Amino acid sequence: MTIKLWDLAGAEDDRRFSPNCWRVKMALRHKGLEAEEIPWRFTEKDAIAFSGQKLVPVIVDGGREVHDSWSIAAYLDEAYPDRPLLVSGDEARTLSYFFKHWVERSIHAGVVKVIIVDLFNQLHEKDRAYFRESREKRFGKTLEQFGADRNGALAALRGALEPLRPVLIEQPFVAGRAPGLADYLLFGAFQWARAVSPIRLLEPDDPVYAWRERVMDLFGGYAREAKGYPVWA
Ligand SMILES: N[C@@H](CCC(=O)N[C@@H](CS)C(=O)NCC(=O)O)C(=O)O
Repeated sequence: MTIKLWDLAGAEDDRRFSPNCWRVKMALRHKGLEAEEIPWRFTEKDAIAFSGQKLVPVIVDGGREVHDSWSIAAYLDEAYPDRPLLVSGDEARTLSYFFKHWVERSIHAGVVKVIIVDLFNQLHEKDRAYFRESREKRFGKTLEQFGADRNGALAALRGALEPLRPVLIEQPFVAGRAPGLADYLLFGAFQWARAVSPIRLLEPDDPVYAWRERVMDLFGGYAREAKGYPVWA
């Protein structure tokens, strides 16, 4: 039976911008699993109430519900151990867990500062008031104030990526010679930005840019074909 995934969308059904949902969509393809990606908006809490919480990604696989991108990835390896593993071994799992937190704290936190106003403009009408209110409360300032120093935020983001560069010069993927969960954990951040903002996050001579190209080419160019802005804009 096809897995169902509730996937955050903007004003248009096919503008899918959640970094955490992108992690799951890439993980599903890595496992070679079919999924129905159901467009979902921030204010459609009722649609995922069965999961007992208010955030996506949420999947349903047969009778089983799983939410949270990390938990979903772990579930997929557990439920489908004969398909390509996302993470193999305890050491890789622990390091991937560290990497996930680094991505969220250092990279997501940087990306959101760069794209916040563009992101707001791509939201569905019905989500705008909720998003503004919840994020302004979280940031302690208006969206426009939070995103005011875009150039400074972009420079900080590029600096935060520095530990990845020596790794991606030595090997094609964060996970090694072949892509794995660590790649998808990070890649979600770039699809998030590309889905909503024309800003050029990376310069073409950056090893991270070349890595992103490789990940966009995976699974027949699945991520590249998704609605978004060209990365060289
Ligand atoms: N730790 C969770 C985070 C999930 C999360 O923050 N999801 C966002 C979309 S990327 C969401 O559903 N937000 C709804 C809201 O803010 O109301 C994961 O990795 O899946």
